[in-house]
Amino acid sequence: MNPLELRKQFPILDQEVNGHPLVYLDNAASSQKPRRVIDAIVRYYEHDHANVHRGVHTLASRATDAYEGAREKVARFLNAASEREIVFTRGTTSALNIVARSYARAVLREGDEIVLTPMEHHANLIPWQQAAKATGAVLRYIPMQPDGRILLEDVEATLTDRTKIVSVTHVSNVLGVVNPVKEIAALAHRRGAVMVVDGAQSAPHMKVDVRDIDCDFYAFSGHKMCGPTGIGVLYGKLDLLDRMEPVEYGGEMIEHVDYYDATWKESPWRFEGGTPIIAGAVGLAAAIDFLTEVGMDEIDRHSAALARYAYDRLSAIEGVTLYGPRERTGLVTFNLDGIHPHDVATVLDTEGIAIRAGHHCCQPLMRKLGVTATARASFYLYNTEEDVERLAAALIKAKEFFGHAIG
Ligand code: C6P
Repeated sequence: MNPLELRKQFPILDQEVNGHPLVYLDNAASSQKPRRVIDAIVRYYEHDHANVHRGVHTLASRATDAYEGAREKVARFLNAASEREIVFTRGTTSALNIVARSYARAVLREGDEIVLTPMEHHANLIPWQQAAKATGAVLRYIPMQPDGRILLEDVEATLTDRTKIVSVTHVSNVLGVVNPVKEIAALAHRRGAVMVVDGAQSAPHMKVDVRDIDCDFYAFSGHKMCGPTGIGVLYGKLDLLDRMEPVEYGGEMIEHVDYYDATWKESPWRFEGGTPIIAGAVGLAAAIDFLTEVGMDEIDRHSAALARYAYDRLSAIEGVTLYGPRERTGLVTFNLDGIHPHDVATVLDTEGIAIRAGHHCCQPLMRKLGVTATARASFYLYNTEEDVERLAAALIKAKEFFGHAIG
């Protein structure tokens, strides 16, 4: 895998920002798109677009084939048992909301427990808070080590016979830590609970095998893995999906309707009311082809190595505090002593370097780390050690700019 060669396939990366070649280090928020993904979407609109499932004309069947073909591709990408286990959604957020609204509200009773970690993104936290409020269930948190790791003995000690749902992020968007979701799933199942995995930050970087993990639900977003915005996936085991109520009602998702009642299609179509995100699915399929050709294992090695390289490089700069363990993937989250992360990000932008600053939709975790915000640099397959060097040099410049000693 050659990141510099891959970078050439991303038109947006070939530009200067504020007089410097762009270094894009905000991939955990959203990755850039290779030419072939952009082309696939354009080609679809130029040649094949129509509404799906309804029409008998040629374009309608081409669009339907493209949409349902994308579903098969996602099923293979995740090693799902069937394409009927793949629900297209707007992204991770809407996928997790489907589980929390449909599955959780049907099974939870007063006093039942939903178990999370302290590092969850708001998308894997607020839907559960709402489900708990609606049902009388309670939220419980697996303790986290000071460096952000989750220990299996702590998982085991947190789960009880009242635990009905365990929902954990596979990779933290703040700490970069990879959680042992397969082992946590086994512990959850031993208690009779279902295992939900927030895969927003893992699907872009590593081979995900939902049958090996043995999770019951897995959610991810297309836009973080070279695909377009507005498309994501909820994987669910078929026996669970088929027992779940839809969360949106309307066209497309019905089997039979009369004036006073209606019945639903089987999964996944019962969860895809209205005209679906057809071009988004086409773009996601092209992104999966691209990532698969590059090789998910290669991407995994690259993302982990680059994150560790950045961790070591930034650790060597005086006044930098890093969050999370050295063993990580995809990103580094940090602060510069005495400088607000928004100011750090602003100075870096003048150097053509794009990073994110803020609470990263993890306000409770920020409070646990004793900060209100952090800076974050996040990497993908087109980033290099040279990009990390540019980041380190710009951070030293930021320190100078704000009048601190050079580390
Ligand atoms: N995190 C970040 O900059 P959506 O917005 O639905 O595509 O993904 C939500 C989401 C869920 N879980 C995790 C672990 C995530 O990282 C994200 C998105 C972005 O960190 C935007 S806040």
